[in-house]
Amino acid sequence: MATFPTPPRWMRRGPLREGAFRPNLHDERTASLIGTALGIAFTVCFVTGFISHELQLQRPPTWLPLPTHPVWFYRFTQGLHVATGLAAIPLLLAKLWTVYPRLFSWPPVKSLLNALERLSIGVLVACAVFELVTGLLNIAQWYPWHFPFTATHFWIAWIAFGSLLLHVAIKAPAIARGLRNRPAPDAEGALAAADGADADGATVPEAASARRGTVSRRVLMGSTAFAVLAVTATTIGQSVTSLRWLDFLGVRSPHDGPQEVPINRTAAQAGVVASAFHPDWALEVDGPRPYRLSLAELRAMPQYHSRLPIACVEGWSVDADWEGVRLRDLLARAGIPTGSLIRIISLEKVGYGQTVMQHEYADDPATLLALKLNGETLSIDHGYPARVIAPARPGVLQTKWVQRLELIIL
Ligand SMILES: Nc1nc2c(c(=O)[nH]1)N[C@H]1C(S)=C(S)[C@@H](COP(=O)(O)O)O[C@H]1N2
Ligand SMILES: [Mo]
Repeated sequence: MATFPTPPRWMRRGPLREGAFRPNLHDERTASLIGTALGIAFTVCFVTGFISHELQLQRPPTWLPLPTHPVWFYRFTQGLHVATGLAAIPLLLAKLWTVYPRLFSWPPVKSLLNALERLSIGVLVACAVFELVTGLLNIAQWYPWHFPFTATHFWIAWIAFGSLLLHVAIKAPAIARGLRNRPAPDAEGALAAADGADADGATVPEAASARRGTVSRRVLMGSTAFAVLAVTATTIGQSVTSLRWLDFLGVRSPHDGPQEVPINRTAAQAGVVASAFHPDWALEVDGPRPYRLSLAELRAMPQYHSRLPIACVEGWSVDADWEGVRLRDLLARAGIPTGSLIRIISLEKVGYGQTVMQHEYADDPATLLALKLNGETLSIDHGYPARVIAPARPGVLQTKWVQRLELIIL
C-alpha cells in the first residue's frame, strides 16, 4: 500500500483531511453487520417481489404452483415485500454512510479487477436506490416518470440482486472477518485505511479513540436499528390488522373505507357509475352454452360465504366476509369444464378492466362472484353489482364491476 501515490492536495482538505473518517464507524465490522441485515432484507424483498410478479402474469410458468391455500398466502408475501423494502431504506442509508469513505480511496482504481469491482458496486448502489425509490413512490401512487412501473421495477430488481450476489462473493472474506472478529479496541482497522486511503487514527491517543469509537459504533448501530423499528412499526399495521393502531405512516389504513375495506379506484374514477347502476345490467357468461343472468337471478342462485382478504400490491390488506355465487357454479352452468382458463371482463374499459384467471382459482370453492361484502350489498366503489374474489390472489386481479366471464380457448 505504501507504494501508492498520495492523493492530490485538494483531496486532503476539509472533510477529506487526514483522519477525517472515524475508523470505528467505517470499519469492516460495522459494514458487515449493517450489510448482512441489508442483504437479508433485499433477499426477502426480491423473492417476495418475484412471487408477486409471477402471480400477476396471465400465464405463470408451469413450474410455479399457484397456491390458493392458505388464503392469506399473498397477503403474507406482499406484506413482507413492502415491509422489507421499507426497512431497507434506513439500512441502505446506514450502509452507504459506513462505506462512503471508499469513494475517496486513492488511487481511484488499482487494477482492472478492482475497476470491475468498483463498477459492480456502482451498479448495485444505483439499482438498489432505484428500487427503493420507485417502490416507495408506487405505494404512494405517485408516478413522476414515464416508464412502466411494474416491468421496470421487476427487471432492475434482477440487476440489483445479481450485483448483490457478486458483491457478497467478492467481499466474502471481509464479511466473514467483520462478522467474526469482535475487534480489540486498539485493533480496529478503518475501511479507508485498508483501502489505502488516508484515514489514520494514529494522531488520536489510542485509548480515547477506542472509547469514542466503541460508543460511536454502538450509537450508529442503535440508531439504525431504531430507524428500522420505527419505520416497520408505523407501517406494518397496514397488513397486520392487530397493529393497526400503530399505522401512522402506512398509505392505506385497513378498514379505512366503506364497508371496512379501503378503495383503490372509485366507480367515478373508473367511469362506471351509470353502467353499474343500470337496471338492465346482466352478467354474461360465454362458453359452450352461453347465457345471461340478471342481478335478481344471480341472487336466486345458491349463495356462499367466503372469508378472504383483499391484499393490494401496495402492501395494505384486510380480511372481509364475502357472499355471492360460486364462480365454478356459474362456469359449469355455461358448460365450461373445470381446468379452464377464464377471462373476466369489467364494465370498466381501461385500467384493470380485463383479467385472466387460472383454473386453480376458478375451480376453487372459495372463489366467488361476490354480491355482498361484510353483510351488506357491495358498495358501488367495491364493485356493485358483482365483483370477483379469489383466495391468495393479488388485489389487482380481484376485478370489480364484473360484466362478463369468458372461456379462453388456447
Ligand atoms: N375493475 C377494476 N377492478 C379492480 C381495480 C380497478 O381499478 N378496476 N382495482 C384493483 C385493485 S389494485 C385492488 S387492490 C382491489 C381493491 O379492491 P377494493 O377497492 O374493494 O378495496 O380491486 C381491484 N379490482
Ligand atoms: Mo391494488
